[in-house]
Formats: sequence, C-alpha cells, structure tokens
Amino acid sequence: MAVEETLVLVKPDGVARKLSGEIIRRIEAKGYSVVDLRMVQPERSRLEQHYAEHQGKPFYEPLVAFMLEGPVVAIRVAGDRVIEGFRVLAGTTDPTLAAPGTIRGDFGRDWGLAVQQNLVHGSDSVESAQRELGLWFD
Ligand code: IDP
Repeated sequence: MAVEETLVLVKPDGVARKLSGEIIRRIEAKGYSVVDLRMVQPERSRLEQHYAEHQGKPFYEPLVAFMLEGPVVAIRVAGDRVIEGFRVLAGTTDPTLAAPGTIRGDFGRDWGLAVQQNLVHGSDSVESAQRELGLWFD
C-alpha cells in the first residue's frame, strides 16, 4: 500500500455552512489522518496558482470569486491511497450528479454554469498534491 498525502480544502461554502467538522469526521472515519490543518483567507494570487490549469475556462472567474468569499480550511491528510480515496469520499465534481453518501452528493449545491459550490477540493495526483501542499502549507 502506498502511504500518500493529499491537500483537502473545505471551500468557503463548506465553512459558511458549518460543515468543516462533518467533512473532517468523514475523513477520520475512513481511517485517514489529519496531520496539519489551518484556516486561511486566501488572496487572489494563491488561488490563481492553485487553479492555474483552469485559467481561460468559462467557470474560472466565478470560481476564483467564489473562493474569495470567505475563509477556507486547508487540511493535510495522510493515508493509504488517500489521494484517490478522498476524491471518492468527495464525490464527482458536479454536486447534482455526485452519489448520495459522498460529501458533494449529500451537501453540495449546483448553481448551473456559473460555479459549482461543491464544498471541498482534493488533489488529483501525487504531483498535484505535492504542488498544492507546498502552496497552502509553507
Ligand atoms: P474537482 O474539484 O472535482 O477536481 P476540477 O475540474 O478541478 O474539479 O474543477 C475545479 C472546481 O471548479 C470544481 O471543484 C468546481 O468548483 C468548479 N467547476 C469545475 N467545472 C465546472 C463547471 O463546468 N461549471 C462550474 N464550476 C465548475
């Protein structure tokens, strides 16, 4: 088994709706370890780096604006195959289509094309996790 680390963000909608505890509970109930955690009010430049791959897409500006609406909780999570495993816990990107039982399926909201308020971010590969953990944790 590969022990990995991933970056989880509780996005501003999750913090505002007081779901941070529920999200951490699900991470820990699965057996993953929270190894670092901080609440951050991100500045635009950090979000531009975080979402660099999406620059130019129609949802990019609404996404950055949404992420600037309030604090996020950044969590360094460790565990066997946690990168893939957390994305399964989170559910698919579109909360309308995310399966019940997943974080996004149970709690996410879909505001159409503008932005998907889907509560959490999880790194999608070992390379992304390293880059993103470096961005959110010094
Ligand atoms: P992921 O968060 O499931 O990995 P990404 O494709 O990396 O999904 O997209 C980053 C974020 O951008 C999503 O979590 C969601 O908030 C938003 N997003 C992605 N695709 C769309 C879209 O088609 N419409 C609106 N928002 C989107």
